[in-house]
Amino acid sequence: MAGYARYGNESKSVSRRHFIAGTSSILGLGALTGRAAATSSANETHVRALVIGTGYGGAVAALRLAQAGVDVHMLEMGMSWDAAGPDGKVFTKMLNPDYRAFWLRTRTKQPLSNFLGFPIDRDVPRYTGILDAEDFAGITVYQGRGVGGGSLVNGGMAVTPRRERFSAVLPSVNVDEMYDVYYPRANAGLGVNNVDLAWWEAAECYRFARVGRKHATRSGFQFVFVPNVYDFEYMKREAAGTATKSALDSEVIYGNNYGKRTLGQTYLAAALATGRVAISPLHEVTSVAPIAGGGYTITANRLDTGGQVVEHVTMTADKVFFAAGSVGTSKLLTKLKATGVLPATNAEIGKGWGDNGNVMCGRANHMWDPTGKVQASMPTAGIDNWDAGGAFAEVAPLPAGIETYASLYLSITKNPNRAEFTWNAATGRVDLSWQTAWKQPAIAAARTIFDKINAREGTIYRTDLFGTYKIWGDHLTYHPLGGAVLNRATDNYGRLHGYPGLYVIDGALIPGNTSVNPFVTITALAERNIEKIVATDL
Ligand code: FAE
Repeated sequence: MAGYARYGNESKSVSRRHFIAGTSSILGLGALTGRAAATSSANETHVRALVIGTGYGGAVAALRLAQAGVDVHMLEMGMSWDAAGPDGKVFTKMLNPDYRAFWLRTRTKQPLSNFLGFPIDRDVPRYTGILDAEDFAGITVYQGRGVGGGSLVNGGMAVTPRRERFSAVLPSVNVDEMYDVYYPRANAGLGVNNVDLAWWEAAECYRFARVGRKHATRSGFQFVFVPNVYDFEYMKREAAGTATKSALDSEVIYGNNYGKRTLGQTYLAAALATGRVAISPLHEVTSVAPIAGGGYTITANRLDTGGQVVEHVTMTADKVFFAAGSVGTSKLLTKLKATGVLPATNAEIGKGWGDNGNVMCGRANHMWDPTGKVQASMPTAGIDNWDAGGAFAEVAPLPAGIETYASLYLSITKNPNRAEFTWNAATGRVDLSWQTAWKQPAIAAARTIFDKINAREGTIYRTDLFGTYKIWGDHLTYHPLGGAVLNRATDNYGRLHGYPGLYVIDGALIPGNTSVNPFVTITALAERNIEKIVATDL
């Protein structure tokens, strides 16, 4: 097994202590959001703590605050995703996306826009769907929308960065505390598990990953297995034909109907079980303004499923946690600073944003290297060339339902470019200064792996997946990070400068890169920060 390793050993300490049993289907979320719906008429109420967004940072904050006896209200712009559609399922098919797939678009904008050179996007009705392809001038940022945030749409890769690389990610944070306490706590809370390697070696649905391993190791690269939040025991039953298929039915970026431990089944379920947390879906926060004498007024638009504003809602809170994701939090804070609502926040607001060095590519394999007609949509492995070439490449599935002879990769690279959010008074929108050309360092880093593999294997890059004759998927990111960076825009625990009681607790705190997929680090950092905040600020 020379050349391969397990990544993120910390996950060995995973326990299901915090995992809510028996909810590997969306029914768990149904129970959860049933309560949320009952409290959705939030107008004019006062709460001790208000959390904006229900992704990783928000879910951790809500759970730990509630456990400390604090009542929490969460406002989430997306839907609760607890009702079945016309096909009897909550989430639409990845290969046949319908109105549920995209956030307020009339045409899909799929990450892989083409296949065999042909465009595959299609018209859909405008709806508050689950995946937002948010366009800025130089980049499209993909994000999950709904109760559970990115956990609804992501690939579940639950990766703890290598300990020796952590200081480059978050230099002001104590490494030992993170690896001894908060990463294990995050992995336990998220229900992280490892694939059974003996099963993996023979599973038809991971043929693509074994081809990826063969090519990586023959070129001398380290091939590493990574944990995931998808329930691998459930996946085994899918493969055996005894459970309804989800990962083995190409479900992922528009939601998994079964098998995945989303936040709705882990942190948010535990938060709701305290009886102190309420969630209002379809509420988009537009302002957080200080009240003379203390506390904050929060303004939100209640949306219908067509995206129309049906009500303006105001609430007041003693403490407000910005957990709207890197882009959501940064946009809000940038606007509120520039428009004079939160003028005393510092000059770091909106800065330090990066794409985690994301770039995608495909390789065309020989006919004797099929990658399989049925591919599990959950990645289990990557190629680690971070130290030598600045790239960690996820061996990604291409679950097209047919044999493609293609290997697909999402590379996370050491791209040093950082962008800034600014308020555009003319358009009334927040712009992002990222330029497409800033992906060049990411492409160069990814090439340190794939040029070598192609040379060794006598293969070429696919040019039909991201356009016509286009090799690199350099127009997007799945991993937005930064914009309200820890120890710069905030203190070392996420407290915003200038406003006691305002906190940032999501991916906006991380300065642009985590060296691996980010949600475990976002969760662990939130665990660290909320522990301090509960101990000292409440
Ligand atoms: P996030 O999870 O995005 O939650 C923010 C929440 O706030 C969302 O629910 C928003 O709808 C909501 N929101 C935003 N603005 C407002 C507002 N104004 N008012 C009310 N609510 C608002 O933030 N990461 C991994 O580690 N492993 C993977 O395998 C992986 N795969 C991915 C695949 C895809 C297709 C995508 C899109 C992402 C993937 N990610 C993956 C990234 C991961 O999901 C992301 O880093 C986290 O979800 C970010 O967590 P936050 O808590 O920062």
